[in-house]
Amino acid sequence: MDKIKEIRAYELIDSRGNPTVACFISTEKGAKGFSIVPSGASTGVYEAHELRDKDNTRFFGKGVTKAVENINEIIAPNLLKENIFSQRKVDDFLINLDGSENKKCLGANAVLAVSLAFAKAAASSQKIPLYKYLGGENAKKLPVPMMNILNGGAHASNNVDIQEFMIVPFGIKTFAEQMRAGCEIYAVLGKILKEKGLISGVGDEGGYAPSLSGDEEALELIIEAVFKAGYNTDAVGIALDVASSEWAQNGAYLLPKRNLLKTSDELIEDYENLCEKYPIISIEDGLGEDDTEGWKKLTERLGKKINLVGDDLFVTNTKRLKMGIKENIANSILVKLNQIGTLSETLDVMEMAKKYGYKNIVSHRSGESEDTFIADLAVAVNAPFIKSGAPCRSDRVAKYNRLLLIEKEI
Ligand code: 2PG
Ligand code: MG
Repeated sequence: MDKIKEIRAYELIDSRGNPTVACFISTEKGAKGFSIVPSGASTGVYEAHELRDKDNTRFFGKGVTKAVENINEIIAPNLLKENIFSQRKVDDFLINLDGSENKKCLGANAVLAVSLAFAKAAASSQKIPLYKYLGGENAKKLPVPMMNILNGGAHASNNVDIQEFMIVPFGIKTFAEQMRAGCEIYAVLGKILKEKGLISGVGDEGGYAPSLSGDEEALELIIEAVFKAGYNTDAVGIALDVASSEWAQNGAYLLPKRNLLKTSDELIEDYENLCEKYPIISIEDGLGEDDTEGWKKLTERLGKKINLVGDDLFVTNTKRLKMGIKENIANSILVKLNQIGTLSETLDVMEMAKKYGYKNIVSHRSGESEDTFIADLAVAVNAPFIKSGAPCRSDRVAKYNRLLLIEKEI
C-alpha cells in the first residue's frame, strides 16, 4: 500500500511548439510519476476532447491552462491519499468526475495526464519498470517498429497527400537490428533524395518531406533505399497511413494537395493496384471513419492479404471497435491513449482487439514529447507493432531508445 501525497499539473511544450499538459504525482513512500500528453493533427471526429483555452492572446488559442487548472483545482483534491495501486478505480473516478461522453468537461488531456502519471508512480512505488508493472511476467516481447520515413498529408508542407510512408523490418530478428535497418534505410533515403535534388526538411514525425510527382514515386524511392542499404523487401515491408478521413467530403474524397476527387471504390482500386505492385503489408485509415460500406468492401478485397488498420475509424474506443467487429471491417487497430483519455480504457480496447483477432498497433501522435509511456505499454501487452515516426527527432527516438533498453533488460 502506498498513497498519493501530491498531484501537480503544468503547461509544457510539445514537439510542434504547442502547449500540452504534464502531470507529476508523488506518493507517501517517495515514489514519483511524471507524464506529458501528446496531441494529434489529423484527428478523428470520435476522439475524446482535447481541452484548449481558445484564448487567442496566448499560443493562438492553443494554451492548456484550463486543463492544468482542472487537474490542480478539481482532480487533485479528490485523489489525495488515494491508494496508488488502484488504477482502474481512479480511471473510473476520473471518467465519472468528467461526466461527459468524450471527456469534454475536464478535458481528455487533463484526465490522461493524471491517469498516466498515476501508473508511473505505481510502478516506481513497486520499484519495477513500467512495462512489468502493466504487463507482469508476460511482458517479454518487443514490438516491430513501423518507422515513418516519408511524411505527407497534414504532417508536411509538401505536395504528397498520403500522410505516412513507413518501413517495417518484420523479417529481422531483434529490435536492435530492426532499428539498425530502419536507421540505415533512412540515411540512404536521405542520400538518394539529395542526389535527385529532392531533399527538403523533415515533417512532424521526422520523415523527409519532399515534393514528388506522386505517391508511387515515394514508394519507388523507399524501395530503392531498402535495397541500396543492403536489405530486401522479404524482410522490410511498407506500411501506409493514408489518413483519408482528412479527405472525406460529401460522400467522396478530395485529395487536397493534388486537388483530385475520388470515390470510395476508386480508392479501393488504387490500394489493390498498389498492393499488387509494391511490398505493402499494412494500410491505415484507407477510408474515412464514417464510410462503413467502403470499409466492408476494402476488408473483403484486402483483409486477408494485409493489415487494414483503423485509427480514426476506431479511435481506441471499445464502442467503435465493437461496431467494427460486428460489421467485420478492418483487422487491426491503432492504439492512442489520448484518443480515449485513460489507461484502463486503452487496456480494455486492446484486450477486446486481441480477443477478436485484431492486431494492436501502439502509436505516438504527431505532436509528441520526451514521454516514453507507449514504449512500455507496447511491451506490456505484447503488441506486435509500434509506430513512433522516423529514427529522427528526439520526440520520436525517445520511444525507440526506451525499447532498445527494455530489450537489453529482458
Ligand atoms: C496518425 C497519427 C500518428 P496524428 O494519424 O496515425 O502518426 O497522426 O497524431 O496527427 O493523428
Ligand atoms: Mg493514422
